[in-house]
Amino acid sequence: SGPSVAIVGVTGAVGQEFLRVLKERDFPYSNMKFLASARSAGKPVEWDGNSYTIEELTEDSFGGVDIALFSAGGSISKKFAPIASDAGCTVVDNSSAFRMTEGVPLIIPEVNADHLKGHKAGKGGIIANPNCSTIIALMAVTPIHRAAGVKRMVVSTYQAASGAGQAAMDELEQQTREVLDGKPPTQNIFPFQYAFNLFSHNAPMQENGYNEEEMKMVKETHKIWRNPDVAITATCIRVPIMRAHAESINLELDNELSEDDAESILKEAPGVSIINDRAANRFPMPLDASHNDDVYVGRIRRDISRSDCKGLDLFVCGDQIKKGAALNAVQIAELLL
Ligand code: 11C
Repeated sequence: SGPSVAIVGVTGAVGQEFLRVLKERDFPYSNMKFLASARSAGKPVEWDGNSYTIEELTEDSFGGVDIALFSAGGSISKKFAPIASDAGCTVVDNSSAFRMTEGVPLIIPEVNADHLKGHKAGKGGIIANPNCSTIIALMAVTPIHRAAGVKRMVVSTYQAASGAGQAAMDELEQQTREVLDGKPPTQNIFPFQYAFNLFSHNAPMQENGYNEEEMKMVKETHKIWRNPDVAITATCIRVPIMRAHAESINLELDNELSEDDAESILKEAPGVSIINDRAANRFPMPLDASHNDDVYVGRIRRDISRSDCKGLDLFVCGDQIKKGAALNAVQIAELLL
């Protein structure tokens, strides 16, 4: 027994990860339905010992469905999430479509599960999954914020291919082979060579000189912390890494916090693992985080540009597809049961 569940966008990188995470966590369900575009309808899916056929996503897809996990892009969410909600299906949406909509909770379960209020499976409503870079940063920074108050946050990201989807992961692999073979790299997704290179994040540029990815980190953090006064600036960069984002984070705190206290707080934080071995020069790497649930934190150190203990530096890595997307969404779904 359990809710009737639908996955929207099952053929994508996050859609496929939904399947693995639901199985890994033994998510209870009474019925499972896989939805995608007409192009993928009819394809078989083997999952949890059963054979399924992908169904075309239509306006009639959600009758009797209690929870839908959406990861099929913003325009699909914009059109179909309200239809699903009106049919009594509670939507957990991985796109950016509703994140900043008033009344739509934007949830990281370890950070602000209390913002879910009365939302329940089978009662309709939309809950938004934050952007991956925001989730990964706030998993590490929120425990520090609770202890010492974050006044200002400066983030630089090193973002993996997976954030731009399976096709970008394929492009990185193909280009790497081509460059090693002395061939010109094929460019389908990004307008630059990706293998053996890096570039400013591909999200659209805004008038203020920040790209959308950077502004998501600012706006989503303000909403998740319910604190628009925290000063945040970000620089987001795409690096030739397959599926885990890394972020360098500098914090200015309201109250003094020692390195040791910061490390102890992070050791206790749910969903956070520490890799912080100065003697061995061993700190988090994308490969530590890849395919794992936790966000890894290291380089925990006092900011020496200040004379007090109100500045802290961190380096974090988190799996973009897992905690940055599918795992966070499934954890939200668990809270709805
Ligand atoms: C990336 N975060 O890593 C982006 C992709 O708002 O869900 C996901 C965009 C979003 O490239």
